Amino acid sequence: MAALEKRSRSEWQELDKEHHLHPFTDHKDLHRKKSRIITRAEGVYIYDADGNKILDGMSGLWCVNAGYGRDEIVDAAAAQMRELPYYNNFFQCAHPPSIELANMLQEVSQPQFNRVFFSGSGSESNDTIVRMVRRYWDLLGQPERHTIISRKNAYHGSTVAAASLGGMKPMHEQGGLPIPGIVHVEQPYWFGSDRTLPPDEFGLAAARSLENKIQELGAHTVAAFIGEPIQGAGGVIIPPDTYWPEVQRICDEYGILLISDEVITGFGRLGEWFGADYFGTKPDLMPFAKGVTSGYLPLGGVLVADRVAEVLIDRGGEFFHGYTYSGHPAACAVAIENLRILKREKLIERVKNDIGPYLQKGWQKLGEHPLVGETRMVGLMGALEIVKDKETLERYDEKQGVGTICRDFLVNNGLVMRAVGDTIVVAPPFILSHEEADELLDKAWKCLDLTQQALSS
Ligand code: PXG
Repeated sequence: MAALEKRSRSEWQELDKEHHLHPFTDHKDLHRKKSRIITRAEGVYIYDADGNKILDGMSGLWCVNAGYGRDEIVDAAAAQMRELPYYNNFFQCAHPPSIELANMLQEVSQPQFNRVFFSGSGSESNDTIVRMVRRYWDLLGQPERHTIISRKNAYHGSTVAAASLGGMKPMHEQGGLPIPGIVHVEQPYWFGSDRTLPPDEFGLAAARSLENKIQELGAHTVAAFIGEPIQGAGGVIIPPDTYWPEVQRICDEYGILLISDEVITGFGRLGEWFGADYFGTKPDLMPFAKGVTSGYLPLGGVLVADRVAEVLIDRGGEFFHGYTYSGHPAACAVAIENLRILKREKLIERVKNDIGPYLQKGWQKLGEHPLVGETRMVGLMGALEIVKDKETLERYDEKQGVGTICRDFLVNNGLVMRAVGDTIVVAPPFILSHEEADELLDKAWKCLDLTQQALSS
């Protein structure tokens, strides 16, 4: 095995500081505090270079759904790399792992999905989406159907097209985004609204901001609508029950494509194979990544419904699009083994009927804490809102960084959860045991206490 240099934690931190530019990071701040060096992981725990054991309540970055330390996945990658470490799917070639995985993916997805286009990540998948959607309407002789409608505070990735689809203002401000032909409508974030409407009416109103935008632009110019079934990076925003059926009605009525971004919600996070299954939508395209391999190797793709695939194939000619690593053999072999684990160990059923409901119940109890204004969770994807006033639900001033204060207490007490402003989000691996769920909940309560003490001192 190719061993790495044996270094101390501080040597790694120094080298990291000197040579490594991190994603989504304020480097001045990082260099002051120094990186936490994670050296190994097992089950639901990660370990840092000081030997601290930390419960990973975020499954890495919403991806290590089958948990760490899976020898079956490692063996699948090694075996594939020995047999065929790389070959491409360009120029009329294919290889068994990409073919087998494509077949498995159509089996676990809704019946309209019979084909998949592979990429290397969620961002690449959404770049593919932009090009494929526009190509589809071009081939149908409607090139003016060019605009893709997304939502404020959506996250669809970090490449130019994916960040444009996303609705993150600070991202748009860096580099002149969004690119032309992408517009954003309201998100279904009831807690973040003025809460004058009851949730059901609010959900309808948020969906109708899509309809209003279609009418404003002219339906003949609108290609597609994209949304995460539950917004992840935006703060685990679970839409009211009225929202997705109304979005589906609008897409059907105006004939526009519905894209369900399943990068986080795909492969069981909500207790169903896909978020679209949970909410009962019938998408035309589903970008995915993350959970398809449980993060063991990078892989993404787009599930393509017959409506789109048949146009691309029958009327198509060549679609000038693809990546060197579209359907990388080792990544596909890892995905196949990961999907087998999900099935063999019934992990999606476990999220739906066992650990999901168990964690949800305890999570709801965190709502009794004086700092918590709301808790919410579907499957194993949840959030709680830190508030200044439990009665009026008034939030703290953003500048106080209360979410970050709480997040730092959490990590220092052995639990990773993410702070999105003052929203604390959680998405643990599907193998989380009841005891580990209790540990997560106990630590969360304790750190809310510590945050409250820090605020009052
Ligand atoms: N779509 C969705 C819904 C995502 O959540 C992407 C696309 C892009 O995937 P890649 O593989 O290109 O990163 C994502 C990624 C966070 C966080 O802090 C979330 C993501 C990535 C990094 C950080 O919540 N989501």
